[in-house]
Amino acid sequence: GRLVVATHNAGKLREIRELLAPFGFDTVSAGELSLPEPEETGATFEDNAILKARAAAEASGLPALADDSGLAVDALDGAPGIHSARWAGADRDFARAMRNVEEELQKKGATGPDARTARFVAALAIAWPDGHIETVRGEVEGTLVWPPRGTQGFGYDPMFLPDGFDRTFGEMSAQEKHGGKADDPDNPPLSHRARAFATLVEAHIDTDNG
Ligand code: ITT
Repeated sequence: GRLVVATHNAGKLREIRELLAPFGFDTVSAGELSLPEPEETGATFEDNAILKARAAAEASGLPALADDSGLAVDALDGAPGIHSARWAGADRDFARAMRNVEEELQKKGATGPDARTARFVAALAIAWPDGHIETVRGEVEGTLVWPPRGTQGFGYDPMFLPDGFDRTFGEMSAQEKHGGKADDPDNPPLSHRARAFATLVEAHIDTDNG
């Protein structure tokens, strides 16, 4: 069926379309439909994902999938967290956002890897036009490197080194960042977004029947 991907973030949209590709949805983005961007007034990733999914479902009359995500840094008590996009300013300058994170870490004296732990979090919400809502969450643990490394991905990817890997998300191809399948112990889903999708799929799609 037809599904609205309720995001105005090009990097996210690309990843969500890749993660949805096996399931044969016909997707249209909020940008392509010129849907308004609701104000993200929620206190949690889930609240904001629901706000965005609901607004898109109501405006379009179609089921809508939204992703609210961000980087939570332990030494900064979870900041930038739900404010991750805002730290990049109105012009979405993520070189600056990463510099801000690094400056805050320096202020805390967070130099060794143990003091620089962080996780990416993604909450996905699907809203149906009848008001039904569902949410899932995915997370990936890692440490923050400085200077940033790599030019792939988007946002804070170049400073995020996922646990167990020696390359940042910025140094990984999209396929590597997504990781593999939930039933493959050698290569399970990796990114927060891929893990959230895996949970969604486990709950709703009988993968044995393709
Ligand atoms: P929409 O609300 O339109 O979807 P947004 O960019 O405003 O777009 P968020 O409010 O969810 O989205 O902000 C999440 C920010 O967190 C995003 O702008 C990135 O900077 C960062 N982020 C989320 N997922 C990321 C990822 O996989 N890699 C790097 N940074 C990520």
